[in-house]
Amino acid sequence: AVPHVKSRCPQYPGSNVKRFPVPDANVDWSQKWPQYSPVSYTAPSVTNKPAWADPDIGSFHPRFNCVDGNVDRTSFEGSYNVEMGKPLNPRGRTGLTGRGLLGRWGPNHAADPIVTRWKVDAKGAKVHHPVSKRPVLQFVSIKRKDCGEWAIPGGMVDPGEQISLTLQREFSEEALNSLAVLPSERAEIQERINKLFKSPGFQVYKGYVDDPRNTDNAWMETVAVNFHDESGNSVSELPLQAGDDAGQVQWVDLDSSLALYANHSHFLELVAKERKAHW
Ligand code: RP5
Ligand code: MG
Ligand code: MG
Repeated sequence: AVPHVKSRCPQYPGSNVKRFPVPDANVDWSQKWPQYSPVSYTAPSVTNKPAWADPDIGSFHPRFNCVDGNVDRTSFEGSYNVEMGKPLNPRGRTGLTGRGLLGRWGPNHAADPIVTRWKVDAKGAKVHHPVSKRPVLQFVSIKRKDCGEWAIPGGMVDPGEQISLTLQREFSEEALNSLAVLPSERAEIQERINKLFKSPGFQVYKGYVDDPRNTDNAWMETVAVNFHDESGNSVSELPLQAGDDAGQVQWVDLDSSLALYANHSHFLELVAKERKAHW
């Protein structure tokens, strides 16, 4: 596998902390590297003990590689190692220990809803890309407030929450601003959303996310699922409105040149391949 890249971004997000530089050849833990001296960092938003974060290791003994009460501490990457009480990133070194901005020691589970439709012209005919000659797909993309990068409107799985609910809830919060919708309009919007999300969807990816918040002891994992509006008359007709941790929202054409958050463009590539769309 290609070594993680964003997980080694020089400056840790939302801070002035600089990661210890890790060259490609030294990412893997199996590579002996006595000179490795990562910086330790856990953000104040995490050490302040919010409900979504674990306590510090010491008096706290989570059951790693298990479903621990309501918190899923298993990894899609298989069993991960725990060294001196702390879980080790299965993809290797990041130049930073502690949890950074992540609440959980070990895997932090998220879900990514990839809502797509075909790009059409004024007459409703599918638009084909001039070079690849393939039809162009569009997906609902949000601009993250934390870093300003465009991304899939994903979010964390709440303890005990079904992934199918996380997918629908995060899409509603970030791309439809459901948290701010008037009760009078809620039912109508909910109905359309339910319709789109009740289809099983196409599971695009399940596993590690190369997220810039990752550390040696905490990392993102996701289940990315594609919900496709083939006819263009279900979710395509809903007014998009950014909400919660999204600053903007819009339909974006799928294309290999997209620069997106974490490794989200890889997930979209898989969707394009599956639907024989332009990439
Ligand atoms: C990424 O972070 C996941 O792929 C998902 O899109 C997102 C979840 O974190 P928040 O949006 O809740 O910050 O790693
Ligand atoms: Mg969210
Ligand atoms: Mg989010």
